Amino acid sequence: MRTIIQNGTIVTSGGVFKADVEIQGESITSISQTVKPENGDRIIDASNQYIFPGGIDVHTHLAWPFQSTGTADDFVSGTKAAAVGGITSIINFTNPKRGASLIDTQKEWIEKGNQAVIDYGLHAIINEYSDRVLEELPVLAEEYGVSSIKLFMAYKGEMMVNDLEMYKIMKKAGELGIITNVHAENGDVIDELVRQAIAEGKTAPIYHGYTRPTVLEAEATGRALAIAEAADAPVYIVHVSCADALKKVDEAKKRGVKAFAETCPQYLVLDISYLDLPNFEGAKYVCSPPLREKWNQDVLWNGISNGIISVIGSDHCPFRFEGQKTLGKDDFSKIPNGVPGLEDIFSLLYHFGVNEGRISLQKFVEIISTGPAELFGMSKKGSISVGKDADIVILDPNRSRVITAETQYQNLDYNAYEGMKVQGLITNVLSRGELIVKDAIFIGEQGRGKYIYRDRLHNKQFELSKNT
Ligand code: DUC
Ligand code: ZN
Ligand code: ZN
Repeated sequence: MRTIIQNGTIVTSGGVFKADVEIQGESITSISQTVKPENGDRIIDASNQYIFPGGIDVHTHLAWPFQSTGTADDFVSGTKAAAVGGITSIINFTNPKRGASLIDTQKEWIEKGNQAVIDYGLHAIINEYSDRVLEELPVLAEEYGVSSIKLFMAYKGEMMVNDLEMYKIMKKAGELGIITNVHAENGDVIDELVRQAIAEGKTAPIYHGYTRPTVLEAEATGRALAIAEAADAPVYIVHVSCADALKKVDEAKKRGVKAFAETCPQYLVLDISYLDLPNFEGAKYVCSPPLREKWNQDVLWNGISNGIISVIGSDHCPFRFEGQKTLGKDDFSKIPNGVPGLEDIFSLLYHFGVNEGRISLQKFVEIISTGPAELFGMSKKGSISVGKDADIVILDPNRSRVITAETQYQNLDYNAYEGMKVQGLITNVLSRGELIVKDAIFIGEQGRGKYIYRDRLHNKQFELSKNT
C-alpha cells in the first residue's frame, strides 16, 4: 500500500516547505507539490501541521543494570514511550558483565532489543580495560555495525577507566573510524567529596549536586579532549551540563580536535533547585552530571545555536521513585542516578527551543534527527528525503499537552517535567512506512523494531565538528 501525506509543511535541517510525501514500502519515494492519490492509497492529512524526520535519541539506558538496581523501562515500554514522543530510532547503551567479551555482550543486547517497537542501535560500553577489548573492536565494527563506544571517567569500580586505558581505547577506536562517547566527570575526586559529605551527615539529595561541582566536569572534559587529541581520535562528550565544560569543548574544536558535544533536556529546562525539593522529592532529579545553576541553561541554548553542541540526547535513565529512588532515603549516594526523558525530549526541545524562539525549526531538526543520524552512521535515517526510511513525525503546532505521569507510556511513577504545558502535539508517527502512532495513541506491534547496523565515521563527520 502506498501512503501519501498531504498538505503538510516539511521541515528538514536545510529548509521549510509545503509538499506532499509519497511512501512505498519502508521508504520515502517522492516529495512533490502534489502527489496524485490513486485507489487503495492511504492518505494522511497533515493540513496545518509540520512533517519532521523522526527523532533520534542516541542516549538511552533501557533495561540497564546500574548501581545495584536496573532501569525501569525495558525495550518495550521504553520504545513505546519513545514512539508516542516522536522518537523513531534510539541508540541504547550495552553494559558488559564483569569479564564478559564485548562480542558476547553485543549479541546479548541485540537479543534484548528484539522486543523494541522502533529501530535501535547499540553503543558498546567498555567498563573494564583489557587487551582483548582492542582485538574485539574491529569485529564489533565490521560484523555488528557498531560505530561508537562509551567510556566513563566516573563510577569507580563499576564503570570507570583510567587515562592510559582511555588513550589506548580511543586510539584503536579512532583508527577504525569508531567514535568514543565519554562521560566526563572526575570520579576520584567526586568519590572523596561524597565520602566527606556523608561523614559530615550531609545525606539529602541536594548534596549530590554539591559533591559533583562544575569544575570537576570541566576538568574531566578537558582531559578527555586532550587524550582524544593525543590519540588523533574522534570524541563525543555526552551530557554536557554546564558552561565550564562547554568552554572546554569550544576550545578543543577551535584547535582542531575531532570533538562533538551533546546536551540533554534536563540541563536546558531544569536546574539545581529541583534537588532541594522537600519530602525527598529531590531524589527524582538525581542524575550525573547533576542539574546546574539556572544561568547555565542560556549558555547551553547558545551552544546549540552556534553549533558547539551537535546533538541532544535524553540520557533516559529511569528509576521509579518508590522502591528505587528511595534506596537513598538516608544517604544520597545510594540514590540511583538518572532521570527519564525519552517520551518528552522531542516535545521539550520543540516547545522550549522553537516555540519560545531560542532555535529555528531547521536547527531543531538538525540536533534531534539529522545530526545524530550523520554522526552515528545511520545513513537511512535523519531526513525527509527520497530514499530515506519513512520515519516521520507529524506535529500540530496549534495543539498543546500537559506532561504528566498519569498518561505517560514510561514505566514510572513520576515524570521529571510534571505539569509543564508544551505547545505542539505529536499526532502521527510513522516508522519505516508503518503508522505506529495515530491520534497520539501507540498502535504499533511489539518486536517490529530492527537492529541498526551503523556506518563508521569518515572525513565528512570531522568537518561537521568544525561547524562552530
Ligand atoms: N548518569 C546518570 O544520571 N545515569 C546513568 C549514567 C550516567 O552517567
Ligand atoms: Zn553518563
Ligand atoms: Zn547516560
